[in-house]
Order: sequence, then C-alpha cells, then structure tokens
Amino acid sequence: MGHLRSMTCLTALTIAALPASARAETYEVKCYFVGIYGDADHDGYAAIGSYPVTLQVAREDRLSCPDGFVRRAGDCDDTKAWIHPRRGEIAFNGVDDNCDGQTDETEPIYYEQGYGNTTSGFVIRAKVNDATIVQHAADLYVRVFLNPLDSSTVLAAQPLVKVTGLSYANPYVEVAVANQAPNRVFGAFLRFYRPLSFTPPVGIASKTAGAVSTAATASSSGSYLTSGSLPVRYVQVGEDSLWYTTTTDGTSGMSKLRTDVLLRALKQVEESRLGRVGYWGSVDDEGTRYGADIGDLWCSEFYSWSVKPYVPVSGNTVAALKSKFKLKGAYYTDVQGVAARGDWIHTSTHSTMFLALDTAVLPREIWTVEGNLDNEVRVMHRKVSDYVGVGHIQSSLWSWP
Ligand SMILES: [Ca+2]
Ligand SMILES: [Ca+2]
Ligand SMILES: [Ca+2]
Ligand SMILES: [Ca+2]
Repeated sequence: MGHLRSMTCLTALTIAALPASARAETYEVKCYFVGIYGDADHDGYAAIGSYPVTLQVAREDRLSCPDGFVRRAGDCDDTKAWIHPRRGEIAFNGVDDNCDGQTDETEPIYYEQGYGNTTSGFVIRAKVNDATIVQHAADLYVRVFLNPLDSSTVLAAQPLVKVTGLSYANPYVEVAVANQAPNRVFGAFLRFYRPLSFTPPVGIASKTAGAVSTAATASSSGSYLTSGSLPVRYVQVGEDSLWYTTTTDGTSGMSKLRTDVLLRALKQVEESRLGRVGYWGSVDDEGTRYGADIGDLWCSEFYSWSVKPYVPVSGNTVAALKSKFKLKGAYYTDVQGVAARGDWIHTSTHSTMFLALDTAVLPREIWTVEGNLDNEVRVMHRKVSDYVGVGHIQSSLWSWP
C-alpha cells in the first residue's frame, strides 16, 4: 500500500535506516542531498551540477526519494524556492523562473476539451509573459509554425497575423490554424514580429503600414513581406513560445472519440510541466490523480485514466490492459499498420498512448503521450521497434462480454 511517505520533505533532514523486516522490497535510486550540496532551497530540485548518491529505498520512495533527499536536479537558482524546473513562468520579471533557458517565454494553454479544435484546424490560446512583446502590442504580428507529427521534418510557417487586444491587463493571444487535414496531430509554436521601421529610398512613396502579404517567407531573423511594391522587414520580438501539441478532429463518431481521448491526455502534459502532477505534484503527487498509489509506476494508470470517460478499457499494468483488449478482439501486434490516435501501444514494460506514426524518418518513429516518464507526463518520439503491440479503439470494445 502507498501513501506512506510523509509530506514533510521540506523540513525533514535526516533519514532513518529501515529495519531489516521492512526491507523485503527495496529499490535502488539516485538521490540528491537536501542542503548546500544538493537542494539548498528545499524546492525538490538540487542545484544544476549537484552529484547524486545511490540509495536503497522502500517501494513508496522509489519515484521520489526518502526524507532528506530529493530525486531531481536542474534547479537554476538554488537560493529561491519558487524557481525550479516544473512551474509556470512568472510574467514580466525578466527571470527564467522554470529553468528551461528561456526567459519570460510565451506559454500555450491547454484545455481538456481542446480549444477551437475542428476537422480542419484549431486555435492556440497562449499567455504572453514577455514585457518586450506587450510593449509592441500596438504594432505586433504573430505566426504559427506548424509541425505535423506524422511528418516531423516539416515546419510550415503559417500566415502572419496582426495581434489585437494584447495588454498587461490581458496578456493573452489567440491564433487560429486553418486548412489542415482531419485526424492529424500537430506540434506548434508561436513567434512574434514587429515591422522594422523603414525609410524608403528617395522618390518612392512611404509604405502603408500594416498591409501584410500571406505569401511571406520566414527566417529566424525575420520575414520580408511585400506591402505595395515596397519590402517591409519583420523582425522577431521576444522568444518563441513553448510547443503546443494538439489534434484536428474527425467526422466519424469514433474519430471524434479519439480526439476527446487525445485532448484529455495532452492537457496532462501541461499539468505535469506546471508541477501539478507527477514528481512533487502540487495538486496530485506522483500518479495519484490517475489512480496509482505513491511509489507505484503509473504508465498504465495514466492511459486508463485518459480514456476512461470514452473507452471501456482500463488496467493498472501492461498485462492487465493487454488482456482487456485481447478479450474484446481488439489487440494486434502490427503496431505500424493498425495504431491510430488514442490507441494503447506498449513495450514489454511500458504503456503509452499513440499520437502519430512519423513517416518522415527512417526507420520510422512513433509519437506518444505517456505517463510516469521520470514521474512526469510527456510527449515522446520513440523507435517503432520498441513497441510490441497495440490495443485498438474499435467498436468491439463495446460488445458483450
Ligand atoms: Ca532547489
Ligand atoms: Ca530553486
Ligand atoms: Ca519570468
Ligand atoms: Ca523559462
């Protein structure tokens, strides 16, 4: 049984040796000291460059560490407990609060039901955290860079769009993506631009500001667009947003169900990034949101929880899920040929949710969303050969028995 770990990680500084009788099941984990040689500010993350020690721990500590130790490093400011790798960016403070190397980056927002997801597109709603971007709000443009996961080498620049309504009081932007294929999963990010002030050569009339061609080409430094006969250079403002992963919808009932499943799972990627679930989860520690006990590996629980409102299959282990799909005639070993959005795909020890087969790389790879990867929820890109089977969402799952 779990829930044995005390919630006193912030104060307990010593570890008591377990009596031999309690050591029936121990696990080896790498842990960092709490204190000046590790996690000095007690936020759960040791300073970058700290050295871990190897400990034998009880089951309930195997995803974290015993009192007096922490499991993770990567703290870019070990003097401030509010700065660590899994939290939201604090807006407009010029500080990289989440230790990802980007300062005040724009954060796309996830919703469990998606946001404007249709059969041909979706809307990216994002929180702008960079004062430089807001300061240019009166003459600001944004562009979506779109990366279809089934063709991961493509990064398609979408039309430049004028930003309206952005202010410190309302630091949000919404950008629609249109004209896409149904049932397709995308990664995407936003990049902001401002027009560079431009002095036309003598004899040529001044440009008309704000006229934007959709035939623009993009580069890392900016875009050259045509306004009348004059080139206007657009230069990037601030940093690129974080990636947003989402899907277009389908038209059939089953494809709409797949969309619902994906959007529910992808919302949990944000929940994990913000530290609300998983390691040191501020709302639900480790995999408890998904029905796991403290110390339990929770990849199967995460899949089961994600499909729960929509698909009548659940299990706490790879073996349990496999037998449920098998029982309904919905289990296959041809992962490449069968797997579709939202399906369960597995290795010998790990459950994941299928997002897309990436045909742009050889050998082909698979995109997944998965729980309990280092005690987090993440989108992953993995070898097809890692996978040995697929539980396929199909109508037989609703059959009796
Ligand atoms: Ca720390
Ligand atoms: Ca810190
Ligand atoms: Ca910040
Ligand atoms: Ca950051």
